[in-house]
Amino acid sequence: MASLADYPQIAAGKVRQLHAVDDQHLLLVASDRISAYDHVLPTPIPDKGRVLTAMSVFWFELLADVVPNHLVAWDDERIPDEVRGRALLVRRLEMLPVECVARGYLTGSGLADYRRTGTVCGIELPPGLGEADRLPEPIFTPATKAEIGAHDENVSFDAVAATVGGERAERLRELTLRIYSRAAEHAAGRGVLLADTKFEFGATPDGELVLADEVLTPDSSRFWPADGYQPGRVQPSFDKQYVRDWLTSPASGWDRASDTPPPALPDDVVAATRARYVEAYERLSGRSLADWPAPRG
Ligand code: Q0Z
Repeated sequence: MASLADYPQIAAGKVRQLHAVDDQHLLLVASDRISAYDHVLPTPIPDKGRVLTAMSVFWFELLADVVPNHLVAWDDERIPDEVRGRALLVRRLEMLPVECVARGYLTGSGLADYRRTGTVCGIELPPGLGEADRLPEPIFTPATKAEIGAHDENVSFDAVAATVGGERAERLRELTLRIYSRAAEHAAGRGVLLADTKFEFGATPDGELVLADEVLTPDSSRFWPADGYQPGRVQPSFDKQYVRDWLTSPASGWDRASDTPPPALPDDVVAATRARYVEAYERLSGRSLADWPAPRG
């Protein structure tokens, strides 16, 4: 049986790690860590890593007729028991240095750019739009990956074309919007609005584009409960709202404008947040988390 120590770690994000398995394969490991307000919290959310991993697999399967993906295995002898259920064996690709974002609603950096310029990534939008408004149609708003700690920078389509070539940029835009539309339609039918989402693509040695990384998870997307959607105000997050509400309440004793690290979460906030992640997976996929692999006793 494989052990995680067999696989050298080659990259680490805030809440996940990447290990080399062999020259053709990587292991993408999701932890139970959660971030909020640009901090990684000291308290893990049990099963968060399994939920995000199971959700990515669900979407890869649903989208397989739209785009090829990097998934090779999620429950075989190459997956170490200690990360069973929260690790994916994936095909090692040449990653493209573009964050491919699709937005169906206006919020976050898209709204900030619109308020300053009337545009997002050079795309002119109608006047008068506000927080959480639905866009006339989904838009491709690429970004360049920032160093850890910084935020991605929105860039124009022409900047993407200058980086990867015009034909490949057009293909990235087309795939991003096609995947977003398919996923947003699926989610809406299950009471979830997919406000925006970020994809990463890689290329095979033949030059074929492949959907990689994690996809359509709460860490790569904004999911809003459709029930109670109210444009004009910041929407509650499907997964992190209990955490944000507690961290910004007097009970936490934390000032997010300060340089101090956030405090440990109380058990009830952890339990409610865990339940929201599980609910998101089960609602979106129609599958039960109990049927997803976990470490053996
Ligand atoms: C993904 C990332 C991190 C987790 C590189 N199939 C692939 N082939 C080659 N490279 C990647 C993939 Cl998915 C790849 N990332 C993002 C960074 C932890 C994922 F530190 N970076």
